[in-house]
Parts: sequence; C-alpha cells; structure tokens
Amino acid sequence: MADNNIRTQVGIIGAGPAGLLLSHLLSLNGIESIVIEDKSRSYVESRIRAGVLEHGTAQLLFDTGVGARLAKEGMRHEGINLGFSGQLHRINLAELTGGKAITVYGQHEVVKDLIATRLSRGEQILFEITGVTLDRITTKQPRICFRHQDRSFEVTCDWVAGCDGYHGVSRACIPAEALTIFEKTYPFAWLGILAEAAPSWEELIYANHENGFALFSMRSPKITRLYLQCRPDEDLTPWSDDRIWENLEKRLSFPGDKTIQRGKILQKSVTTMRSFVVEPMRYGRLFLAGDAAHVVPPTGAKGMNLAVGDVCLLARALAAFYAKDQTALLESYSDRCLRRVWKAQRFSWWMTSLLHRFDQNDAFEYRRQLAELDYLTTSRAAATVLAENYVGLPWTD
Ligand code: FAS
Ligand code: PHB
Repeated sequence: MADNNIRTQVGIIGAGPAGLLLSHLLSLNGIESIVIEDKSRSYVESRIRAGVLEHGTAQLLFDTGVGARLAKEGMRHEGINLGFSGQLHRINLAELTGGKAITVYGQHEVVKDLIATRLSRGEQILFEITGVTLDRITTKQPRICFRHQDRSFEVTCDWVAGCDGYHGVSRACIPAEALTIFEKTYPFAWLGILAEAAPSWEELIYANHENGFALFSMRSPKITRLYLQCRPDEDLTPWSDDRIWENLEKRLSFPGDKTIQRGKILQKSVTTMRSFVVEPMRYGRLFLAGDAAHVVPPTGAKGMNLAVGDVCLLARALAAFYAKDQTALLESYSDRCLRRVWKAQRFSWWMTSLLHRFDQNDAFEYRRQLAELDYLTTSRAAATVLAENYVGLPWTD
C-alpha cells in the first residue's frame, strides 16, 4: 500500500520538452496529467542541448501561450550557411520556403518556459523522483509507482506517456518481441562548447573541412555555441581550451571573412551520434514520444522538434478520446508519427553524411561530398530540398 495514491487521466514520465509540452497541451484541453521527473528542476533547466526551433515548433509555442520570452529572446534566422573549400555559401531558407525560418533558442529555455507555465497554472511536476516502475499497461488502469521525498506513490491513470528519453524506463517496459528496433551508429561524435563570446556571424555555419566537421551556432548576442567532429570515444581531458579553439578556427576559416571570437568556455561535452527508431511507438495504453522512441544525429537539428511533433499528435488524439470518445487518432498515433520520424531520420542521416569526414583517406568520398555541396549551393531545386526539410516539413495529419 503506497503512502500516496493518485488518480489522474494521463501519467507522464519525463520533464524534457516532450513531457512538459504534452502536459501543457493536455491542460489546454482540460485533461489532467501528472509529470514525474528523476532529475532536479535546476538540472533540467540548465541541461544544454538543442538550439534550433523549426518554424512549426516556434509557431506552436506562440499559439499555445508559451512564447512570450521566445518572442523577445529567440533569434529568427532566415538563412543558414554551408562552409566548404574555404568559402561560405548562404541557403536562403525564407526565400526558398515561402517565408519560413528557424528560431535559435536553447532547448533549456523552452524547458524553463514550460515548467514556469505549468506551475503557474497550479499543476504538478514531481522532480527528483526515484524507483519508477510501470505496469498494467495492457489494462485500462495502467499504474506508475515511484518514491518521492521518502514517500511511496502509486499513480493510476487512463494512459501513460513515456517521455523519458533514450535512457528512460518506459520503452523497457514493452516486451522485446512487441518491438522492432532500427539503429545506426556513426564513427564520430561532436565535441560541443558553450562560450562567453559574441557570435562572429549572424547565422549558423555548417562546415565540411578536410580535418572534419564543425558547426557555428549561438544562444544569445553574448553566447556562442560551437561543435567540432571528434572520435566517437573522445576523451575530453587532452582537449585544452586552446586546442579546441585552434581546431574550430581552422575548420571555420573563410579567407577574407570574419574569424571566431574566443571567450571563456562555460561548458564542454561530447555528444554521441546515432540514429534510432523503435516501432511501434505504442503498446497497450503506453505511448512513447520524443527520444524515448527515436534519436537522430543532431546535424539536422531535428531531435527536439520531432518530440514536439509527437506530443502534438498525442495531445490531439487524447483530446478526441476524452471529448468525443473517439479512438481513431489514438490508433493511428504510431503510424502518423513514424511517417514524420523516418523523413527526419533521412534528412538527419543525409546532412550527417554530407558534412562529416568518415574516412580521412577516402579521397573519392571527399570529392563526392564537395560536389554535392557545390550542387546544393548552385541549384535552386537542390537548395529547396535542404531548406524545406531544415525549416520543418508540414505536419501531415
Ligand atoms: P529528453 O531526454 O530531453 O527528456 C527526457 C526526460 O526524462 C529527462 O529530463 C530525463 O531526466 C527524464 N527521465 C529519464 N528517465 C527517467 C525516469 N526513469 N523517471 C523519470 N524521469 C526520467 N537535438 C537537437 O536538435 N540539437 C542538438 O544540438 C542536440 N544536442 C543534444 C545533446 C545531447 C547530449 C543529447 C542527449 C541530445 C541532444 N539533442 C539535440 C537531442 C535532444 O534535444 C532531444 O531530441 C530532446 O531532448 C528530446 O526531448 P525528450 O524526448 O523530452 O527527451
Ligand atoms: C545548436 O545550436 O546547439 C545546434 C544547432 C544546429 C544543429 C545542432 C545544434 O544542427
């Protein structure tokens, strides 16, 4: 017998973008939920991850009342740049997509806005929970058990949303024979830094250099975000600040153009590169959303945006269930998500294959990449393919 027994409509495991946005969208439809998270509030609000919001993601945050700070602090970018053979080439996203753009705004800022919104509406998020177990997911009363502040909890709900990321517990609750896993691991990783330095350029730069990939991004007019391709098992220890800056300056050097502004490195991390999809994204009354169901290499800036797309469809399906007792959208949730997920997987794989050095000795492969980059920056048709995927494909129902 638990110390606390809670009955709610939707149990949400994970307070990342997927879980938090889902709880917000459900609340707007008058649907009760509880969000449980194993890290602290300060941890999830300071966890530096994605940086690019697709057109649809930004619009959704504006339309659902979570976009006030985004409107003030988000940076709308109408183009991105491809750097190769010492030259910068701009892809005019807005011109190629009928006015769509991306917004540069840290994922941790989105998480802060969603947490603040949920708490301001007097709704629950339980942080620092432990010992999460999930059962009865094939019955009409799934159960989530956990401990919080030395007390045991038992949550009985109608539905469970597994929004607990790639390493979470929800996917593991599904019998292996019920799932098909698709995955691909890349032979490199990204060494990422956050630097207290004014961004040197106004828009992102994706660079294919003979020494390896580099990405110039930003978080604010005072914070630059940079990544460089490194070994998949890279040890950060031998990477002094100077060595990081020297490598970035070499890969992001364009004669006659600006150079990177150095500054205090606030954070260093290595992000592994993998593609992962689990099918289906539902088992009984458990729905998987976001990284719990799929992971993309960050080259296409799709990770967080895919999570947003999943929970949009799930919230709409649950709203139809509670408002009209309709289950069609719930039944088609997995298939509809996976159509979008696989297109984002394709784009992320394509951007990763285009921009990274897979084998420093394969001269043919490098020339092929440069030819594709040359085609992309001289053909409107080719540039349109990149642009429409990068700003986000329309969410087909
Ligand atoms: P998340 O992983 O964000 O959130 C899951 C939440 O569940 C976490 O808060 C976790 O603490 C919690 N949780 C896990 N297990 C739990 C349990 N048992 N009980 C309760 N809570 C539990 N995407 C990009 O587009 N660009 C990038 O540059 C980029 N960089 C990334 C760097 C790293 C290191 C990682 C890991 C991912 C990166 N991503 C990037 C992808 C990332 O942004 C994800 O796509 C995004 O966080 C997905 O959001 P969620 O599905 O909510 O999962
Ligand atoms: C970032 O700003 O963190 C970022 C931008 C674009 C990407 C990946 C990460 O493709």
